Amino acid sequence: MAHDDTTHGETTGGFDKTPGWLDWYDGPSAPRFRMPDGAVDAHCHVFGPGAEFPYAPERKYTPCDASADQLFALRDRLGFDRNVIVQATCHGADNSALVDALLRSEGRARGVATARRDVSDEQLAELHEAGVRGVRFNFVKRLVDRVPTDALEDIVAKIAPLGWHVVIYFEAEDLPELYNFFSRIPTDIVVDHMGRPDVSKDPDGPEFELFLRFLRENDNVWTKVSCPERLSISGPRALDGEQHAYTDVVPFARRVVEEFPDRVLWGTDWPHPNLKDHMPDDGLLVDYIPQIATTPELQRRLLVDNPRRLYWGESASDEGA
Ligand code: 0GY
Repeated sequence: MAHDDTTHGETTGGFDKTPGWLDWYDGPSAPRFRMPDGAVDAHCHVFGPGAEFPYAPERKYTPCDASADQLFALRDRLGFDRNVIVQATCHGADNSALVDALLRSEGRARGVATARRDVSDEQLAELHEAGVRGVRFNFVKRLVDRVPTDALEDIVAKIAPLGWHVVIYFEAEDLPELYNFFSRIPTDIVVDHMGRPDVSKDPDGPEFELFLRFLRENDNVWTKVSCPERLSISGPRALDGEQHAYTDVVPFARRVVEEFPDRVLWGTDWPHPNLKDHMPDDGLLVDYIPQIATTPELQRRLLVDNPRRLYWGESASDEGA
């Protein structure tokens, strides 16, 4: 991979990485899976570089830098055409690094920002111009302090007229408490990483069934079937490139892809914040896709049609889509 404005593994700007931080893997293998033309990596981040885009004072972790140029090099290496870049919590509600990456993508990236309750219409218009199409509400306690739901409802009222959607990140055990609030959100909703199921439990059991019910009852809800490396207990046993990594996550993701083929997205989650166990080879992560989207038709919807409809407003029949 090319090194542009940062050195891999470094955190610039006088920040110290969180102890034990795992750096993203520099040198991913070329995927064996043949990506359909026009595919979108619909969940990834940029971190800093800290010297240019300082990390937020309220952050819960300090990562190594992961620049836009490094992300775009990975995009090309893996065979993706476009990215959806999600504001990471280490940047709080300062979306400068995200906006910079969007502007430098030349239309090949869209963004999901973090907004505070007092965000102005002018600020939202600027974000829209840069390519932002959604805001993220994070309910994962180790990542953020909880924001009251009335503040979130105010933000939704401001972004809805722009045609934006809300990305929500929560853990499965918190869905019962949040279910009614989520069901009241009027815009499209994208749930990160299938609502983080506990994959040691039964994919046909009550916990995952509640998540499936949430999608069945609300046809404005989409989900990313991403992050097997974060959810897996069995781990990445694909050392020879065979398609058998993260097998314990497969029944969960496959069920969602097959029941909701028009409301699923997939992303690498590069540069993989807060992993404790291993850092995935993103090439092997791509090779996981055909385990969960088992036909070319399902793969095309997951990787091309769905993200381009949601983030670029393209329909599958659009010329050049
Ligand atoms: C992810 C997951 C995580 C972190 C963030 O914004 C973030 O800091 O999203 C996590 O630690 O689980 O989707 O990137």
